[in-house]
Amino acid sequence: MSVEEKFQAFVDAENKIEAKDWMPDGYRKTLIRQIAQHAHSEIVGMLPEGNWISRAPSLRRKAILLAKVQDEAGHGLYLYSAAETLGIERDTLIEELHSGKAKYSSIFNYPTLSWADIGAIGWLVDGAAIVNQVALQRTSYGPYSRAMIRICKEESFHQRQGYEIMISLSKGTPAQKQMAQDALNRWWWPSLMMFGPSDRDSAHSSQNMIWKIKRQSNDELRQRFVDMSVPQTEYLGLTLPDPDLKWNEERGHYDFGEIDWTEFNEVVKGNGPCNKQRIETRVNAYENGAWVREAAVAYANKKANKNTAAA
Ligand code: BYC
Repeated sequence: MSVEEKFQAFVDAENKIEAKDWMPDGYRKTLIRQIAQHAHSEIVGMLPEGNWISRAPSLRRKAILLAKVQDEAGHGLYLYSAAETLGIERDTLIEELHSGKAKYSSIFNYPTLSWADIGAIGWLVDGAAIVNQVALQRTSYGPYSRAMIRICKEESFHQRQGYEIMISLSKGTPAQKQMAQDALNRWWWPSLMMFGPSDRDSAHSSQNMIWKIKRQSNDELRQRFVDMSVPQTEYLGLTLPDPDLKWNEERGHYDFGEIDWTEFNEVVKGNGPCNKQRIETRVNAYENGAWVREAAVAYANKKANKNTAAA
């Protein structure tokens, strides 16, 4: 049995690959790509919501949103650490994000125009992320899988806080209900795009399913999300912005309209409504935080020198 065949048999038996195990170059490469994209998404994902911390409608809402945005930073840290186990430096990953070489989720290139957007993001964006990440808990790479287990626990709280905002607004005044509907109209289609291109166009899916990095295809996960979201929308008394949405008895799933793939491709290429602003904000935050990193490194070095001198 070749080393590749042994690797595949090990994965097929549902074992986890660990950092020091042998792995094909392609496996390592695609994991670095996906985990880095995921880490960047968490960090860039702090921006649209961070925008509303100072404008949250009450102290309670402010405290909850602050905690949620901090959680996203924590998710980024777990994921950068998981990527580092594959032999890449965090500085390289950050550099690739800042230069535009590395991708992050398309969803974070849309603006948050009203408070209802914070509800819609928690409900739909975190909801879509959970559907994707629950599947990734069983991914074949151990450090990524373990990061997903922790992250999913926190995402469930995020999803509930978003849905609770949507409940309050949709059961509120007509103007509040209209705000909730408007946010749903703007976030629905971009949320479906989070799952990536359709299976026929997904470049990495087939190999990544064989390696069990991905456990379900983009379209399967998207369908699950649609099926889940319809009754949640009905409970809110809102309407999904899709005239083609209808229950298909034969398939046992909802049929839904065609995604605007031109819009998706444009956003992924960097031409979405907020791409430039998001990267500029990240770069500024990184540059303004340089002194904190330098101080932390100086402190760690001083401590290490003291310990060496004492030994
Ligand atoms: N946006 O062959 P495919 C969160 C790219 S954040 C941008 O199907 P793959 C949260 C893809 O990278 C949660 N790019 O790829 C945080 C590939 O490009 P390259 C974020 C996309 O990897 C704050 C190309 O298109 N979640 O929870 O097999 C607040 C072809 O695609 C997108 C993750 O990152 C996209 N939507 O499958 C609230 C999950 N979709 O690299 C919430 C982890 C595709 O060949 N990632 N591309 O140039 C994944 O599960 C997979 O990477 C994807 C794509 C399903 C996204």
